[in-house]
Amino acid sequence: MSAPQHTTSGPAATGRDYDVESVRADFPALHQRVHDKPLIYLDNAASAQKPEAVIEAVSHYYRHNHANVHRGVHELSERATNAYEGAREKARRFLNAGAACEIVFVRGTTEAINLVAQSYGRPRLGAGDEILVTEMEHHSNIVPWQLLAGQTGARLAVAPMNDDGELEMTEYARLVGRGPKIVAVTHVSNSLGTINPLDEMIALARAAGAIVLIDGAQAVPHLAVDVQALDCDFYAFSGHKLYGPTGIGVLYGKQALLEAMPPYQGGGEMIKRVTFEDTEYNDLPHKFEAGTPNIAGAVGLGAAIDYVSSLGLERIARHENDVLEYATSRLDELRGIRQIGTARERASIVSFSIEGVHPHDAGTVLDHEGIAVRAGHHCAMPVMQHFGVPATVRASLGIYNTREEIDALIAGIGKVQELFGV
Ligand code: 7TS
Repeated sequence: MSAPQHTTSGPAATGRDYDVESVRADFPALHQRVHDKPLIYLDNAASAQKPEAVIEAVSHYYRHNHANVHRGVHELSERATNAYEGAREKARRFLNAGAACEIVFVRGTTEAINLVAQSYGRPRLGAGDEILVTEMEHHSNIVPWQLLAGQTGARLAVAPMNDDGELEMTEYARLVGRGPKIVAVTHVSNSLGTINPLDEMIALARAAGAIVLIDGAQAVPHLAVDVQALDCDFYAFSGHKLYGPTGIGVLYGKQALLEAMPPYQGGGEMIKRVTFEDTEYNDLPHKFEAGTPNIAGAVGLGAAIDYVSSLGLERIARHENDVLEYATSRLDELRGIRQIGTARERASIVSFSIEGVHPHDAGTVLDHEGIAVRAGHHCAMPVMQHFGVPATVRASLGIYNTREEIDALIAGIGKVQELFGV
C-alpha cells in the first residue's frame, strides 16, 4: 500500500474520473439519519445498499412483467423468461464465462458451495480423500465440506496463513501436492480483506489434479473477475453484496463438470419428462434450478451488474483502494488500535480491535454515532482463533464510501475510547 495522504478532499483524492457524490446520490438508503446522525454505512461486506436502478428494475418487473418462467405461452411469461434469461447473460458476461448454461442461479454463495459439495463431491469422494481449504475461509466454505467429509469419509485439510493474514504459499503448495480431490478457497477474505494469489493457487491445484472452487462473495464487488482466465472449475458469489437483491446468487461451473453432475434438488423446472419409474433431467443450467426461481432477484442482479459495470471495476477499485489506504493510515495513528489483517494485497476491509474495549461495545457506541460497522467473528471463527481474539470491529467499504466517512469513524473510535476510559 502506498504512503498515507491525509487530505479529505473530494474527487481529486479519489481518482479524477470517479464522482463519488453522484454514486451516493443513486443510493436512497444512504440519505437518512440514524440515532439523529447522518448514516455512515461501513458494513458492505455483510450486505451492500441498493441503487435506485436495482430497486426500479425489481419494481418495474413486478408492476409489468411478472409471470412464471419457461412454461407459459402467454405474453407475460415470455417477458419474465426473457428478463430472467437476460440476467443470466449479464452474469455470464460479468464473469466472462464461455456459455450462459454455465451460470446457475442460486440463493447465494452459501447455496452455491453446498450445491458443489453435494452434487460434485458426494458421488466422487471416499474415505481418505482430501478437501483443501484455507485458514481464512468464511464458515460457508468450511461447513459444507465438513458435512461432505462426514458423509463420505473424506478429510478436510487446511492451508495456514501468516500473521499478516496472507496464505503460507509453501505450505499450500505442500498440501496441494498431497493430491486433494477438491480445493475450495476464498478469492478475498471477508474478515481480513486479503486478496489471495489465485493464479498461482489454481495453477498448483490443477497440476495436482484437483478441481477448484473459488468463493467470490467478497471479490466481485471490488475486482474484475474472468473465470476463463482464472481457469477455476467453479466460482460462487452473492447478489446482495454486489448492490443487488438478497436471495439471488450465481454458481459458475465448467460445462463438462456441470453436465456430469446429478441434480442438487428435485422438482419442477429441472425435468424434461417424469414417470413414476424414472425421470429425464432438463438441460443445463435448468437441471440445477428446481422450482420457481427468484425471477425478480435475477432481474435485480442483472440491474446491479449493469450498474457496477457502468462505473467500471477498475475505477471502483481505484476509489476504494484510496479510501482503504486512508483508513489504514488513520487507524495506524491511533493509540490502542490493533489492525488485524495487514496483507500486502487487500480489498476494502479494515478489521481491528480497540485495547480495553469489547468489539460489541465499540460497535454499539459507533451505532449511536450513526456509523454501521460489524462487530463479531464475521463467520470466520478460525481467523479469530489465529489472532487470539474473540471478535473484531470491521469496517468494510463500498463504492459510495468516502474519506470523510473514515474521519467520522476515527472520531467515533475516539468517543469509544473516551467513554471506556482507555
Ligand atoms: N463467503 C464469503 C467470503 C462471505 O463473506 C460470505 C458472507 C459468504 C461466503 C456467504 O454469503 P451468503 O450471501 O451466502 O450469506 N459474508 C458475510 C459477512 O462478512 N458478514 O455477513 C455475511
